[in-house]
Amino acid sequence: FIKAPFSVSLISAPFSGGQGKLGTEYGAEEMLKFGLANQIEQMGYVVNQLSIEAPENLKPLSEPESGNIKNIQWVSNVCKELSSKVEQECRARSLAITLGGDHSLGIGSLDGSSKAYGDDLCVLWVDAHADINTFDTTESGNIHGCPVAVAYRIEKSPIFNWVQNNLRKDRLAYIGLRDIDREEMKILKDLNIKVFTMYHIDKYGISKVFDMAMEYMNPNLDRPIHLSFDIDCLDPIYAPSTGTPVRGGMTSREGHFLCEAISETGCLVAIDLVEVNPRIGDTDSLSITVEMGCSLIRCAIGESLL
Ligand code: 4U7
Ligand code: MN
Ligand code: MN
Ligand code: MN
Repeated sequence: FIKAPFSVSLISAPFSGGQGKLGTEYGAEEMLKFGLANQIEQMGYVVNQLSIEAPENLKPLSEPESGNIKNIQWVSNVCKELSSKVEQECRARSLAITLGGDHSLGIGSLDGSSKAYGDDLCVLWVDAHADINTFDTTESGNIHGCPVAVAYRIEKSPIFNWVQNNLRKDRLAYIGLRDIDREEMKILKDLNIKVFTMYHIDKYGISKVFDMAMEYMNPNLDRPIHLSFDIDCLDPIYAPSTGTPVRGGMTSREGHFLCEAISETGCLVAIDLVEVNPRIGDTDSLSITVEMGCSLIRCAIGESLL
């Protein structure tokens, strides 16, 4: 793949059907209200602003029988729509930024970027959670806890048959994990998936962890990278307005460093910034979280590099 000057596409995905708390659908709107598009333009980029088809219009008349899985057809429809938008922006050689929305959207964004870039694509999943439950192992029934399993065809539900990509499990690495379900642990081990938990960040430091992740999936820094950033990777002190906060997370600087280091590779082709829920907490929590999301995105596209 050719590293080239990029334009930036901000794709709003106001969707919260992958989990149970209302509010996540306003994450994108709040980041845009905070001035994200203008901030990115000020950095010298051409910014394309677009949105997926309104999720309300993609809601099926009825959901198929699916055990405890919530909104399965709705999530599928929304993710399919997002996939085509992300693929289109990537093919136009624009950096595709999905503004969520909950993390079930990762099914669509990863499918789109991988269809555009093929099996070279490397994925960094930065999160407190592994999001690799299958529809059999999930206890909550919330699909935002399952996107990695669906995108990588570990979960092969026919509802998601349109997910046909070349994502490779040996080009996936997690950073920041600290709340892994028992069944997820088994999947991670059985499939030999690369995981850097908070333990590794404490032990080696975030810089070394990033280098190890690159050494594993992208040793010559010549492959495209998709960053899927769940704001709950950060400690709730730095990102309080989110649906499933877990204490003991990354600091603001660790999050920013990670984004800066990815930017420095020149390989970044897509970002998801998800799980900002402006309806959780007071107005201070909201502005802390929204400003954090915008700041991380700016760093990932080079704000603090000289
Ligand atoms: B997020 C959980 F059980 N694993 O499956 C589940 F702990 O996208 C949490 O990372 C999922 O925010 C969190 O519901 C999903 C739970
Ligand atoms: Mn999470
Ligand atoms: Mn997540
Ligand atoms: Mn969460």
